[in-house]
Amino acid sequence: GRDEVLTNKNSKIPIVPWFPRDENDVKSLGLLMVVNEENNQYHPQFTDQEYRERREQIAKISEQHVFGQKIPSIDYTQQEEATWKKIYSILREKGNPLLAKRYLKNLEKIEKALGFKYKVPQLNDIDAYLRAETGFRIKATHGILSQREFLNALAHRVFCCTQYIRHHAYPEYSPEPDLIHEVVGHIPLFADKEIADLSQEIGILSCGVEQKDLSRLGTLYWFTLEFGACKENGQIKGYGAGIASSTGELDNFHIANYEKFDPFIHADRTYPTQIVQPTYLYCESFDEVIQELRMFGQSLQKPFGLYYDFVEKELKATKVI
Ligand code: TIH
Ligand code: FE2
Repeated sequence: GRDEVLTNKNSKIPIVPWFPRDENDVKSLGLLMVVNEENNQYHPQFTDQEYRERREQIAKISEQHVFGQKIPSIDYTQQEEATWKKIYSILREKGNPLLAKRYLKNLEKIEKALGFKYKVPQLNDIDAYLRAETGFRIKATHGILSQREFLNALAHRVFCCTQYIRHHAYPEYSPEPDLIHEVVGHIPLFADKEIADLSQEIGILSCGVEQKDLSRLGTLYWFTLEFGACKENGQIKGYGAGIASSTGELDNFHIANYEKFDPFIHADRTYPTQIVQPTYLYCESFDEVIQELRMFGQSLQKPFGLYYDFVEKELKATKVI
């Protein structure tokens, strides 16, 4: 692997799993893919040969993106445009009463700026939008990254983002993240300053942690930014990206179970990744989500502390033990 000594002049030097220290390291992310199709091998996304070839075509383009340079645009087919348009309008309609205000507010803003109602947006335009709003940036990737790479990138305010579109015959639910999930689900969250900062904090915590804590952070990411809910005027609303990007998930949201979020309990909870969620975890407010995650972060045992230096754009180590 890429195990590395954490260089520091002080006393003992701990050896921790490799993590990106600066922008140059971020460029090398995106190589380790974990593609898990076992539970869903009959989904058209995995069985339709023509679809798979198109996916490959787009994957090759995404793979070429060097972080920091222009993200290559994709010439979306009529079928892909139709899938986007159709599902986007249903998501907007179904999502309105069920999703949190802070998510909807940011979606409405970017929807107008980039014309979501009319056309599949290009990642390069989204990247420019996010940079201006919160300083978050996009690296195009061709599939699911390892949990470590995905979370580590967040430490640099980088969101690794797919570019292909889900299968046209089954737009309600995609078993893998696709452009619709990334753009409709995640981008409005990264456009929110507090959520962008929280995402970066989770990313920084993930850098150099041992596997067990990495997977706990990944689980907490799942139960918050991916599928989290919070109360708004006494009503539970979804804010997670995976709820907002799937009409299947939105339909399920009414009838699912809810449990109060407690990171110290839920970090070790298992969850399905290829069917709608049986249970959503909620907080009393979004501030509570932030507080809870911070408390959990402080409890993690790491042999060093890390902070992001915004001037030099790199992670720096503190308090090496
Ligand atoms: N199920 C989501 C959707 O249909 O938009 C996509 C995913 C979220 C998390 C894993 S796959
Ligand atoms: Fe996601």
